[in-house]
Amino acid sequence: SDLKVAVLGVGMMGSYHATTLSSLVRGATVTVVNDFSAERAAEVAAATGARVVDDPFAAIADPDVDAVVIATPGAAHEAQVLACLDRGIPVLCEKPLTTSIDTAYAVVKAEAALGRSLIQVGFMRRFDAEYAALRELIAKGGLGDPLLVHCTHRNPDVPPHFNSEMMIRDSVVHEVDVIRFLLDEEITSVQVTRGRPTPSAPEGVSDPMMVTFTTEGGRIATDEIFVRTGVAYEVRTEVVGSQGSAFIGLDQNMLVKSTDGRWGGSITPGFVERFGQAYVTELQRWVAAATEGTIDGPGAWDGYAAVAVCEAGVEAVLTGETVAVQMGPRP
Ligand code: ISE
Repeated sequence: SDLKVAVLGVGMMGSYHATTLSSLVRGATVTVVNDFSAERAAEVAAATGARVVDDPFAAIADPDVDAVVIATPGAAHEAQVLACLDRGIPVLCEKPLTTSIDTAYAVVKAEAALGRSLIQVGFMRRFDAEYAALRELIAKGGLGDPLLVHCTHRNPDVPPHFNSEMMIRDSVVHEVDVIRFLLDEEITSVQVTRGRPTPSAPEGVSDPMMVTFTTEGGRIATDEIFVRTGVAYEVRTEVVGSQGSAFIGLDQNMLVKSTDGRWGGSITPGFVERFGQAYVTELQRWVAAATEGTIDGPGAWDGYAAVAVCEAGVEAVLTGETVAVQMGPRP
């Protein structure tokens, strides 16, 4: 029988997950939805056939729930993830795992004490076919020694409150996970250069910025973060190794040549067009694993590492210094 899933927080991401689970993913039924807004919860419940439970902890404890998707605001994650651990059920938590290094480490330790992998963090790029292929290529030595990773992360626009700190915590966090995923090692320092802002950036917000990371193995990674391009959703990565380089993020866009001797094509307008399939794969694999009482993807340690690197990144934005990443030992 189907895995019974509760979705906590049905804003943009949570409702997307709820709809994907109930329409495109095999083996799952969304039985319970919960949201801060009763009206919003009722809408998504009606669309997915789920029941509304007003309290998130009651939703986690509901007998009709085998596994949980958390898409509430970041500040709510810690207590909700811990409640899932207490009940011993698998949870897919959207980034960030928690909002501080200490609480994220406490979650890692709580899961380790339990001796089971129950927490998956929603870094869905790992499920994108191109990122997965790029990791494979690197792992089998196809580029020799990978020396550099260059990332580009552009959004067409964001709301006015999206400041430089959010550009690190909400946007660059994806490249933080991608870099760790591709190189299979930890990031050790972060430096941020705040460039001349685009005219549409609010006062005091540096958009674009250039982020430079170094890793345990002395490798360098860069990320151009530019969230108000006015153009499209452009996410690209190039890895340069001692024996070649590989580039992803353009191929999937159709290249059109026309009879007037011109070429052109479309650029993915949003995250759904760019990463929609990755979300479906992420959820499909999570449902299969959760049915067996486990996870299949980035775990609590990856969530903790991302929090630690972003914390250093925010300090780097504010101070202009190169900031060392502080991480405790892996339990
Ligand atoms: C957002 O939170 C995301 O996860 C998107 O993938 C990213 O492109 C965007 O910049 C973030 O705000």
